[in-house]
Amino acid sequence: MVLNLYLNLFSSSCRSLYIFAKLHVISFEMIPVDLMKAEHHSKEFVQISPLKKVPVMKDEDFVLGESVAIMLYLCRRFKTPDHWYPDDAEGCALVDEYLAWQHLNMKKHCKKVLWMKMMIPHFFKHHVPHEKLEEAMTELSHSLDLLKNKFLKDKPFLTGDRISLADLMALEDMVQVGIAEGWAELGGPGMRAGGREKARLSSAGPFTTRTHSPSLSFSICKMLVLLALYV
Ligand SMILES: N[C@@H](CCC(=O)N[C@@H](CS)C(=O)NCC(=O)O)C(=O)O
Repeated sequence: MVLNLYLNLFSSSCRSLYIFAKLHVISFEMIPVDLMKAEHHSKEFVQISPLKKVPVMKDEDFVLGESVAIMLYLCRRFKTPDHWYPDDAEGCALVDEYLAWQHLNMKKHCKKVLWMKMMIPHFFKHHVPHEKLEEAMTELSHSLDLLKNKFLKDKPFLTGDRISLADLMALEDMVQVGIAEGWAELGGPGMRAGGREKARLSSAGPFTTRTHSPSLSFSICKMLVLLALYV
């Protein structure tokens, strides 16, 4: 039986999934999808997933898109430890709450900053107006405030005393901001919250570093060191 994961490790959702699968020693084959070469629009890929997005999972004949759906599937299919996605109604609902919220908040705003600070100016060579960037940073700051004051509060993890899928998703979204910001600019209350989250994910440590290294190597290593300093 082969479980295929179609991923691009530059995507935060793909990295969360990759780390989660590696952490639980789930046997899978990673099929890299080069978004810059529009491989997700190729005939072969669209036949597998008409959504034309990564990540995609294929477990025998069962194909699934959407990062959250895939993570929840892996939790159930491989019976991963309960704390990742608790069985009890409240614990599970808290993880669901974060996973539903993050799409249009943390993930969206982190991604926007990545595009405006890095992808558009450096890869596509277009100027991003200062006001647009300011607007994106304000949105991100609002999301980070909510992450800290509504979700994290004084708990060790976003949804309780133990790490859950919510933390893994949040971590990788914050990594996108770190990449965009550049290590020299890291600072402020939002990123301190990020640093705390990062440190608390120590159980995922070796996999996070390895996941980041192929595409992000140097900047990520520096960023992780700096994040650790904010704890
Ligand atoms: N809601 C989807 C979003 C997937 C998504 O937007 N993936 C991006 C990479 S982060 C992608 O494939 N982008 C290619 C495109 O939109 O053309 C999920 O969580 O899986």
